[in-house]
Amino acid sequence: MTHLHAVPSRNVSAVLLAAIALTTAAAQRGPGAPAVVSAKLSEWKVELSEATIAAGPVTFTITNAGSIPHAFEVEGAGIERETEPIQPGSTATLTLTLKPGTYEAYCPVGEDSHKKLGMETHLNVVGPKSSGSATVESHTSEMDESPAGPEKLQAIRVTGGGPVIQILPGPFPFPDSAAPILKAFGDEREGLESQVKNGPYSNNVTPISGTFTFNAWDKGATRDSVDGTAEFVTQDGARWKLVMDRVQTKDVPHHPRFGGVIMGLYYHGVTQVHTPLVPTINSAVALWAFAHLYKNDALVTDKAMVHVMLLSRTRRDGDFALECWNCSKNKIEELQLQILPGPGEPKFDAPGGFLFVNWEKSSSRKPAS
Ligand SMILES: [Cu+2]
Repeated sequence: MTHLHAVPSRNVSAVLLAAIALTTAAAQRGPGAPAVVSAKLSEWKVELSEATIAAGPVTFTITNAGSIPHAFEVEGAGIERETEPIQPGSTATLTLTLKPGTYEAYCPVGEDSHKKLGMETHLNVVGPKSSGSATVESHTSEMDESPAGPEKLQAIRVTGGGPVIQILPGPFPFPDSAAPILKAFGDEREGLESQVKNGPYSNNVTPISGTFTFNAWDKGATRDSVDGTAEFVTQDGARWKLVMDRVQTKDVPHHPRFGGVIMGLYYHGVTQVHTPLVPTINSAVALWAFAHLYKNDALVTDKAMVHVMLLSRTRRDGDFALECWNCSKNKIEELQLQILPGPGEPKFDAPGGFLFVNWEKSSSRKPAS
């Protein structure tokens, strides 16, 4: 894509001067020594000390300033190189020789789930120009920083189908797999560990009946929305109705909300993104909402906390026990609806104080506009 002019040898020193003038990083290096760019990783961003560097050898010094393991990858102009995972508080280096072009610098952890969370930035690498003039260089960088295309609206319509099950409190079936992940959860660890023993991620399930349909819109970090209704009859014969009309947006450590709705996320389980008491999964859509909840036609709350995802199957046919710790390769057809009381509200009058219902063979499509 980028055309390099052949450079007559007599112009080499002028070219070098032009390249060195480009950036502080370049200015700091001696001839032949790699440029140094520092990269800071944290939840959920990648910060580079330089936005633009001259082509040639470059050493990235990478610090994980976050609270979970990350890694660093540089991709573009035909190269793709990454570090090993970097533990919180640790550093690593990556030395590359970069041609002119635009590169992505991102965290590759979790099959790009961290990248989707925002751990992504760009690095422009500019080539020497025979004229060496500032005009030429600024023209180049304008071209490299081409504006993003038109904002893409992602929308999905999900319909629950197949067997409907209610999940009742019980032990999590993969406690040893979750234990090392839970160590990283800080203040939240205690509550999660009590859910390992007796929580909503159990094999204690019962068949029920119900319907669930919603539309969700993922517009990025803000302006996401959701619109949908679920109706179901629980094991005890109670009729519940849930009406979702707005998203939750506030991030909690280890529990990012992605603005409310996110499509195509790989998370839970080993990823350290959201609870490891759900196996590692891929989701077509995940969302966090506030909802109106009714029981036998009486309003229970206007601010029920709801987490919904259409995900790769975690439960087997028949008894609907959790069948895998890594379920990310399974068919995406399980629709999970988890409902908790709003902040400060009493537990629901249901086993464990929560409502957790799955539609095991669900489907999605683009909604009619
Ligand atoms: Cu990361």
